[in-house]
Amino acid sequence: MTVFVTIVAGLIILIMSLHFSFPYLMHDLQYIFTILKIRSKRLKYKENHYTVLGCFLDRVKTEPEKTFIVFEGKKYSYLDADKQSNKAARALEMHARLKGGDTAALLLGNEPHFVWIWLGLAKLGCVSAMLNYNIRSKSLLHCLLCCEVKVLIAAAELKDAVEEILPTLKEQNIAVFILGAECDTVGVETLSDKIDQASEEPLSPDLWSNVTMGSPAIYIFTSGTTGLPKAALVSQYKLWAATFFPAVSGVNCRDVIYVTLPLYHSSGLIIGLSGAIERGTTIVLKRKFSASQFWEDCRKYNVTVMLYIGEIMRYICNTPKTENDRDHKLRLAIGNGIRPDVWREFVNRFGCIAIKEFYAATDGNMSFVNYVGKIGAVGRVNFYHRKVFPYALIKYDIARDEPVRDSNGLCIEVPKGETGLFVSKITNLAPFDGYANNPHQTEKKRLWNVFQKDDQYLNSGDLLRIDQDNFIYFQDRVGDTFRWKGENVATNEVSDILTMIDLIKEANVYGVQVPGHEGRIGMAAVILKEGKQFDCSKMFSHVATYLPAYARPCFVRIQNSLELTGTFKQIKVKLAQEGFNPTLIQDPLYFLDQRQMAYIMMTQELYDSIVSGNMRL
Ligand SMILES: *[C@@H]1O[C@H](CO)[C@@H](O)[C@H](O)[C@H]1NC(C)=O
Ligand SMILES: *[C@@H]1O[C@H](CO)[C@@H](O)[C@H](O)[C@H]1NC(C)=O
Ligand SMILES: CC(=O)N[C@H]1CO[C@H](CO)[C@@H](O)[C@@H]1O
Repeated sequence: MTVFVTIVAGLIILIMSLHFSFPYLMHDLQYIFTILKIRSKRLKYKENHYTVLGCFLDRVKTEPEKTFIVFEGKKYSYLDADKQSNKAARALEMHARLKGGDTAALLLGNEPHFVWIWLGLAKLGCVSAMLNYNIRSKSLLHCLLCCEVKVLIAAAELKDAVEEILPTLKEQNIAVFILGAECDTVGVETLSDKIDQASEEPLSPDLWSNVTMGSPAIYIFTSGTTGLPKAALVSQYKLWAATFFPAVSGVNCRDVIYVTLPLYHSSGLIIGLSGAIERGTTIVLKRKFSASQFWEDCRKYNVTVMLYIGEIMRYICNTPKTENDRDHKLRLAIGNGIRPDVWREFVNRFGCIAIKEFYAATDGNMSFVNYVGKIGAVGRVNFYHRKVFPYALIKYDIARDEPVRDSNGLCIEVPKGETGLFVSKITNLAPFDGYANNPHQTEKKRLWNVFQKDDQYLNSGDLLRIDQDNFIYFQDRVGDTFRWKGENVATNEVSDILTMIDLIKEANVYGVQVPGHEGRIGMAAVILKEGKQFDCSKMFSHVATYLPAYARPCFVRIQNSLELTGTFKQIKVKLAQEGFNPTLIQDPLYFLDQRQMAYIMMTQELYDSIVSGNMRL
């Protein structure tokens, strides 16, 4: 008896002391257990070449009547989706003559047809290139050409964007379809009528029998650190890896997932749509995010899980307080980029909602998730991860825009608590698929000789910090990309567009911080051409024509010369630190005024109202 009591008491003391010295031990073990479970599933899928399409077809078999998508009040079951995608596949097979291995590009907003066409293409053994529907002209063309697209399928309302590049598309033999029933443009075919007429009978599995885990599944475009968007290749294997994210985060088949993020992004497409298929859940699909409709929708559709990017959570917190703020079933929010203050406010106001903040990149090979719910962190170091997927934070020289190297030419790991560049080892388990037709950019992402001669790491371009308790925090993006409103803005791409206008000789684009705002907003330092004046309305209409709203420089600073580094890189850090305060900057400064549809002269009054948050950006 006494022996028993002693053992029990000893065990209790052991557990208590473990709990105090390792307060997150249970969380860590639970997480590792989930990961191991999923890993064995993934390996089984890998061996059998079981793709996300295969998983979808199994859902159709086991729960045909289950609601898959709710869109604008209409419900579509898994069986409906199957039939609709059969029709889309048949129409594309017959009229676009697509066959296994071909790539088709989707230039579509969030709507059920996006899903039917994506699944339909998979049923033909084809690859989908997911275009950002905000991009135009040169960038759009570049995206289509770099992944050797055979067919472009565009929404009817994007016809103008397509017509602008039509001559080149024809030269390149790219067939163009508009998702509408009528179109009088020569060289553009309609698709909706053809889908309507096609049979809904299942297609032969032979059509996708060549697809293996190594086959490309989709292309997702990322704004690179230089120049035009890059097509990140997502293989079937990698698609699975990210598709398990909702499973890791605790989503189950009874959940209803609210998806407002664009389906051309990995979050909306892979974590939302593909993740829903893996879990067998229902998704409520929205064309766009609307803060005012958010809770109403959540109540109407019994939403239990939402996907977010940082700004979305802030917009929800900015809605007026109501008495029924806690009247909803939302229990889980999965996303990326929520600020600590917004996080606190969100849970204080709307109740106990678990927030699973994660860190991942479409073109990366490593991801973290903050499974403990520690406010502000993007993830947590644990021994399993470190062992299987080696990574490190290394010293980085921001001004020179390169890692610091020691006398042997190797990189230096930063101590805990310090910010460093996140690099992850490229291995068979964590491969780097690279970018389509872009060996130069693919090579640029690789970092050699990091800790040993000839080793190979992936340069994330992100600065992270790990604290004493092993939580990982996102700090910033290095180099030439900044984030605004949840979108990456490639500064060189914006510069290219700015210098297309006849009054600008050179442009240096960078992001500046504005108090109370997540990320950085675009600013450009420009040199005017000899004898040219800054034309406020012409400049406005130029950027409004060629750039999506989030990428338009909000501030323009006119300089006489642009400072360069020794390696002829533009100096951005200093300019970004100088910001847009007219009392500190002697150069002429302009502000992009949406209401006046022009750039206007920056004044102290304007500056004050922007900084105080009275002027909305
Ligand atoms: C599968 O690959 C073989 C060999 O490359 C090819 O002959 C065949 O046409 C492909 N089948 C499909 C459906 O793409
Ligand atoms: C939401 O849940 C309630 C109560 O469980 C149920 O009565 C209602 O039908 C559900 N609504 C939808 C759209 O599923
Ligand atoms: C972000 C991402 O895709 N990370 C993946 C890197 O590769 C490993 C192994 O394939 C995956 O487990 C990660 O999810």
